[in-house]
Amino acid sequence: MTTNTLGATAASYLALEEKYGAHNYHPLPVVLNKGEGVFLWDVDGKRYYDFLSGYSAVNQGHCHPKIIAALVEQAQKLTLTSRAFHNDLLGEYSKYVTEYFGYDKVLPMNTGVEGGETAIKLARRWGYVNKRIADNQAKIIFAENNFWGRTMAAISSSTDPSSYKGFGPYMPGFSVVPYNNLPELEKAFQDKNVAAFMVEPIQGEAGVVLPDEGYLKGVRQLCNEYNVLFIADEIQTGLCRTGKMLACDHENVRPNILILGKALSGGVLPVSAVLADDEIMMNIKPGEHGSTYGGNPLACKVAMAALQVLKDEKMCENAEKMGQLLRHELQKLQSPIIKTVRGKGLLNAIVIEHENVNASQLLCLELMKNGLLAKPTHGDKIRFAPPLLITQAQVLECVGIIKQSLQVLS
Ligand code: IF1
Repeated sequence: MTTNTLGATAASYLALEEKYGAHNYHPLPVVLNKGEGVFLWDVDGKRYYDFLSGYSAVNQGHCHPKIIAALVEQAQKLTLTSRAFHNDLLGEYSKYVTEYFGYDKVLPMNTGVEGGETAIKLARRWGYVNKRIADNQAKIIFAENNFWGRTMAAISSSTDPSSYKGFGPYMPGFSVVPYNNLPELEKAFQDKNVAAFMVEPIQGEAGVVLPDEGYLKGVRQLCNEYNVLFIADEIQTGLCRTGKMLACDHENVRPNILILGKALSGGVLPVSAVLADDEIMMNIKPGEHGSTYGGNPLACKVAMAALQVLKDEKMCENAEKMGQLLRHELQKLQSPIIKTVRGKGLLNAIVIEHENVNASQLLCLELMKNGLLAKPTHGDKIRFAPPLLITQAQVLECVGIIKQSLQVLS
């Protein structure tokens, strides 16, 4: 199915995007105009299961009534003061979110990548002030196949040419080590100028790559031993997505700097947060970092509602149970096309094995035809990450859709 089989209405929307929008994406040929819970609807009224969840920004489900209510209520009162003045929600939110995750302080930003940039600035500053690294010599280590956004710093740490090629020169002081490899990490930590190691507890964009059991504990121990900050990028893995509040919780490790985003607002507006204790956070003085919208009252109100919903509706527990069911049912299909089923909680992916190089795209188009939206990541993997309130019956229905759609490749 390609765009020329779209209805005239949908095709007219695509024509506008084509003519007036940058061509920096290649979306599936579907035009959506309504979302509710696990469902999306297109402009022709067709309903789909959302198996991408806005890349884990919609963990709570589309347009969650309690999050929307918070948005609407606050939007009619006060949306933005800038940080030039105080507002009546930033303090309340800061207390709420730091107690929620157990850190001294929060630095509120907007997008996930701004959270990553903030974490790196905090780590470099800590390196100079606390670890006494010589000026401008601080090093940050990343894992190969990382993804934390599209800014110059983010692509400077990338090992994916489609992220960094043609955008140089790159940020200095960054280097990469293989993911899930403690000996290589320890080797990198021999450099006394290393201030931090920034890593995703599960690599999302790389295709839902899980490290070995014990890897995160090993990272924690090596960071303690070599006086290096452990920065956990939980922008995609956090907030119940993997069956725990944080993916780090599966190994009971506590990062020095925690980065959250995406579902921190339940997919309603960009909200990110960097959490750390005073020894790290208090190194940034007034006027040395921030953003126009960071900590705006609308974001504070929405984020508190989004976080409360996760707990009130036991979304971690449901993600754990439904994830196990989904992986079990997919494995039961014993499809020769599905080489691997992997994931944690409701962050899952299948690896496709087929002679057609476009197999995963073809399968996603067939899934779309059959009422389920998913997207390939890095060629042969398809992420299956529905909103965390999906029910057992809905999981089983979706497995039926996947089973039916696999026929297109047989
Ligand atoms: C796109 C990918 C996912 C992230 C992690 C930081 C960020 C992201 C672990 C930055 C953002 C988004 C970006 C979005 C698609 C999506 C994505 F495919 F690009 F790689 F999820 F895997 N850390 N991921 O996953 O957060 O600044 O975007 O708020 O660029 O198309 P952001």
